[in-house]
Amino acid sequence: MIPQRRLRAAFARRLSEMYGREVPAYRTLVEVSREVNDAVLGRLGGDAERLGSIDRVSAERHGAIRVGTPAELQQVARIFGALGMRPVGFYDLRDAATSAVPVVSTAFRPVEADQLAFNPFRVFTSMLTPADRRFFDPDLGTRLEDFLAARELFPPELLDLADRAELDGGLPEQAAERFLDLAARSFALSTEPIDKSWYETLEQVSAVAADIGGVTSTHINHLTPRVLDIDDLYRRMTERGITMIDEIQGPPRWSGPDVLLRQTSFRALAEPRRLRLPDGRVETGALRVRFGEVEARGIALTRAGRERYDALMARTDTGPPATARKIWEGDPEGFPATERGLAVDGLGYFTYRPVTDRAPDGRRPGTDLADLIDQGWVRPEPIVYEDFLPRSAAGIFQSNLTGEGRKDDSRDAAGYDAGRLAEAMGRPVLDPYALYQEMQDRSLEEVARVFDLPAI
Ligand code: OOG
Ligand code: NI
Repeated sequence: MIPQRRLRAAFARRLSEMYGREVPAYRTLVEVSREVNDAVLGRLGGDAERLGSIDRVSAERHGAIRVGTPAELQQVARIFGALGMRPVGFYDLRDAATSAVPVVSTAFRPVEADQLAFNPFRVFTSMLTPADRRFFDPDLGTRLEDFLAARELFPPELLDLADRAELDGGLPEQAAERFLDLAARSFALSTEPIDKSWYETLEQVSAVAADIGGVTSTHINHLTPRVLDIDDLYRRMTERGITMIDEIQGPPRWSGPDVLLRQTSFRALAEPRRLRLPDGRVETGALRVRFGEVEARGIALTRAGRERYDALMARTDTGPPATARKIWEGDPEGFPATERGLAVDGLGYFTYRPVTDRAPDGRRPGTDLADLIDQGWVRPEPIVYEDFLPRSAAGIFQSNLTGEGRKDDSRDAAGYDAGRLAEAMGRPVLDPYALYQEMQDRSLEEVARVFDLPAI
């Protein structure tokens, strides 16, 4: 029996091999990421692993896929369910300030600490919103829905195997092989001819709408490795002649702890695609829909931490990156420059480990968190941010768009919300804050138990 966690790791590896064949620049990115991580490990030694073991980080990837309908999303949820990945978080990119795209999204990922440590593979998954009248008029919306209803993204055999794996917690070796093969193939770029005029009709609304609803299959849009020093990676990629987007999205580089997520990307080359013309002839065209992305992950922030982050980012929006850094360094409304500060101010999430071999000094531990840390009773270990940032996601979609698109804000938005996604999938959309909080709470309960304390 191959357990879910091994299916997940194997699936991430297969996608990586496939994407590397499809998008050669991805291979360069993975190679440079490895160089960067080796360099950081050499420089910092064990400290480099503060936010995850080097084995975890080297294998770590996130993918992005896009589907068209609630029914397709439900199928995706079953496939990822087989891999021990659950929908976490809700992202509405239709109103994003930097780019409005007609999708709502969630991210499938493992949620338990040991599962994340084994392999944290996550997939940002977006669903098209054809009923949103700001993007699609009733006629186009209906044509789009009809087109989507007629296609099949995932073969029934794959879905059966997925259900079996989820129910049994894994699959026997042969079935696992078949499942992985069918699953990876479902996310390969199809060679089926694309109806050119239909694709272009949707492209006028949004390149993302065309990428999703203009074709009869889905594909992995990007696969993102994790690096320990994204500034170094940016430099090395630029030195290799690969043009990166203008900036690294997310918090600036600063002297305090890494928080949340920093990402950057480059546009992949246009890929040859077969296009069917109105007269039935098929020509080879080129579409530029995929690209490369890389990320560095930091400490997960509490709601209070996130509010502070959003407020800081709003202030840094107006200035160049140097200003952002200055605002982050030593501003009274900014972040404390130490992990301890993040912990005692309740801004970041940590797993607190009881220190049982602390040298005796006649004292007894109390329930004050700062005292427990300062007197060496507990050792805080940062909890890594496992999710995404809507602003960066909007930026990623944006770097993918060929045209401006079309959106009429005077028309009605459709109510696609987290509840509707959950209903479509028949599974709850989990709240990321609740997941981090639970990890932290559980560790504090253990501290209290070990030291025989009331609740901390
Ligand atoms: C997903 C964009 C979001 C990220 O890293 O924020 C994303 C997409 O382009 O489909 O992957
Ligand atoms: Ni991404």
